[in-house]
Amino acid sequence: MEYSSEFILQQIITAEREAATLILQAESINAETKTDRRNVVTEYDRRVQEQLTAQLSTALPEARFFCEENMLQEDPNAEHLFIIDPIDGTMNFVHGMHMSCISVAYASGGQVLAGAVYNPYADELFSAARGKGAFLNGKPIHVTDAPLEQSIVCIGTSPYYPDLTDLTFTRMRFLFNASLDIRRSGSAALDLCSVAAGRAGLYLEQCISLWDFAAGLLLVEEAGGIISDDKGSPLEICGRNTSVLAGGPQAWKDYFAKLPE
Ligand code: LIP
Repeated sequence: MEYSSEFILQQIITAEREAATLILQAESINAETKTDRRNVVTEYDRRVQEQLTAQLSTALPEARFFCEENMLQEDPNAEHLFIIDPIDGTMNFVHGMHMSCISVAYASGGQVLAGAVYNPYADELFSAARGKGAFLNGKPIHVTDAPLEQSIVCIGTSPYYPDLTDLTFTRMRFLFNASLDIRRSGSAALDLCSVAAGRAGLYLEQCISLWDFAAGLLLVEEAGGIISDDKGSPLEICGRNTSVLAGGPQAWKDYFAKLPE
């Protein structure tokens, strides 16, 4: 069955806003370790994901899911696929830092067609349908066309991958010197929203998962930005982890022009 991207986007937005009450009302949050002390999950990650998948399955019965929790990772090339990070910025959530969001994208045949990222603490909902522009709480947003030297840069530290720490901090030093300043929010999805809204000129992280970036990818593209891996190659909706570099056109080009050999 065919669905318009606008219909699907509205289902995502409704589901995110309803599930966000679980985050805002959370009490006594207990972190459980997944792969190591930095990669944690809470009952709220699971409950938000369960609520989102149930609600979106009702709207699109044939939908498949690729999610961060509970090993619910179906075919990334499915005709109807929801890609879900129920709480992006889980470590912030555990520590009460109020920099977390719900990120949901819809893809068909490996192309993202709709996506929304909701930060319930700020009541900021970023949304996009392919070819229809990007919005923050219903108002159009656009990336900045500032050069890198006049931009704030968001950096992710890929804390689950310590073998990338040296490279991460080498790039961080380069970007600190090449830009106005750097920021580390703890949420890849919110960093991509900052780029889409023109708040940050660039975002770089060496290794994140599909659910971290799928919605942000569309937001950046629909806001007039460029998103790739850190070598400039297009990102694939394939389920493999990847580096991500996203920015306004000038800052994105400046990255490669100024990057030391
Ligand atoms: C997090 C990302 C963050 C990255 C962390 C983690 P989670 O997502 O948003 O940018 O540095 O390693 O992947 O695990 O909180 O959903």
